Amino acid sequence: MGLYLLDYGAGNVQSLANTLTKLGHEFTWIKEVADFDKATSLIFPGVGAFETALEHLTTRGLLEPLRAYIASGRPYFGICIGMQVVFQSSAESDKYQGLGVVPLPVERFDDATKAVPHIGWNTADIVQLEDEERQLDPKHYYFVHSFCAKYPTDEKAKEWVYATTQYGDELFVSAVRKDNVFCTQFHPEKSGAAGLELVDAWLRGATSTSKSITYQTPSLRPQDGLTKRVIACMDVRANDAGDLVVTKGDQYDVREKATTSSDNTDISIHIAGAVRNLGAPLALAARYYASGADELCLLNITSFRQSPLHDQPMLAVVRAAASALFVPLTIGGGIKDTVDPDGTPRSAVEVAGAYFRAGADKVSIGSDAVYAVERLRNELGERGDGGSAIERIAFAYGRQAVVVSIDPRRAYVDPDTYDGPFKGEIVRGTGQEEGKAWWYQATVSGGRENRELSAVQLAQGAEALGAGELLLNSIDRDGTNAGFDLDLVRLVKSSVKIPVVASSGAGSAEHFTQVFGETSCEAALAAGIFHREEVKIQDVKDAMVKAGLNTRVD
Ligand code: 1PR
Repeated sequence: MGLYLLDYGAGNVQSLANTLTKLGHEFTWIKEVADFDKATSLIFPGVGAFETALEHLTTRGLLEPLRAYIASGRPYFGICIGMQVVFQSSAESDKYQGLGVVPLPVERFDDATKAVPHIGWNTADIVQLEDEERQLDPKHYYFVHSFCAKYPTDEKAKEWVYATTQYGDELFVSAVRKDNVFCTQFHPEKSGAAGLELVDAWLRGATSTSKSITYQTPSLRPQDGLTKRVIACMDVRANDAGDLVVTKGDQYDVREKATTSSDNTDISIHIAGAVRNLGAPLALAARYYASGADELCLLNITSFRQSPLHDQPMLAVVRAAASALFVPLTIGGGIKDTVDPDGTPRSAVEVAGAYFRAGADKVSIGSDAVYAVERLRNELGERGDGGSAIERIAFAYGRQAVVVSIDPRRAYVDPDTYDGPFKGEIVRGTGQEEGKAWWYQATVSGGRENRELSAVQLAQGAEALGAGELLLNSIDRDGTNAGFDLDLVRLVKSSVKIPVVASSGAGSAEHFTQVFGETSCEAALAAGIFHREEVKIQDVKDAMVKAGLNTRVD
């Protein structure tokens, strides 16, 4: 008896479990068909791809019991894929139909004028009003999906719509509510305090209603509510004493330089050649969550002798961060197929799966993405053959869970004489860089090796293979405080449809308003200025509000 959670076997469902624990609720996982009879309420926190979810539910014999559970009238809360399965069908799958509880299809967002997936914090406007005093809820919730149910014209379908959200010029159903069913397209378990409140309200029965409802008709606004995201990134590695620390380099060099100020008393962190130590990963992550970071990113920059599965301290950090910090968490470093020294093969999906089970929402792939795109271009043509880590992880967990991290370096050329393959991508410097020209070269192994591939080619190839987002670093700007490389961001952003996170070089709050004002990137990331507390996340948010940018401040 009691609250049960359905895990279809893929995706990060740990975050919802963490939310329930934080709220003080006990729960049991559905393990077998008989558990459905014991459940007095059920949450299905589905993450990933519709087809994979339906495939797992079908092969494990859980689909029909789920249908029967919902038909029984007991409370059901579906999240993301857990919402989409109760719809009629999804454009994501030819093979499987949904449960048909909500008489609407799930369709793909139109990417003609906006990035898809829809990733980030957007508002959910409640359209089922119980009394006239109730205002539309101005809070932001975290969304990550490429498919959605468009706001219906059919009156019967409209009765299901609890909240709508606008993305670009499309209005979609972001929550449904009728009888015993309540579902959200967004992730309350990743939506900070607003999300925790919503889950708590459902558990207390406060989201169900017996009152009469007024159905409001939503309308398109001149601008959607999607906010620009501010991301705090922690580059993590073991220092020479073997402790996991947050480090930070200048142009990817994370070791202390020989010159340090004479009044340094703490020689342990200022010895020339030592790995810079800017703090403990968990303590910094907690600080950034508390101060309003929209997302957190942990990049394990250790070079692995074995697969990251052996790196239990890193997995422990991810687990601890996910259990206390309710915003999206991206984990990167070493996500590729490997063979451990004892001969055990470790697939990239296995490594990613370990991070997802520990509580990560997205994994970030660096070097391996470069090799995959080179293979795509040199051997396969326009489409992948399903063999790359990007494709396999995207298939299992959804493309929104796969970030490709790009580490480009400027390759300077004489534009008058250069006749190489990257001619069409040459940027000419202006202002202080007048007279210089360059293209952006992809690198691997943390920038230690240049490849005959441009950042644009890498971005396009990663998108073609199924990446859901790009983390766009700049080795030239990393740690310089000189501002984001706007030319690079514009160039890459204009060559793909997926969201782009601008990274490297932030030195002030104004650098964020500049990159959001002068490029169309969806998010911006910084490391050094936040670690050293030169700029606080709140300062960045204040500057963004002042500049009139959509910003999450609740
Ligand atoms: O190749 O899949 O194992 O992934 C390795 C990952 O680690 C990649 O995402 C790569 O960018 C990252 N990485 C590898 N070596 C380093 C290094 O610093 N030596 N860090 C490294 C990259 C860049 C950003 C940084 C921003 C913002 N760090 O993460 O946080 O540049 O910094 P700033 O605001 O201080 O300027 P794989």
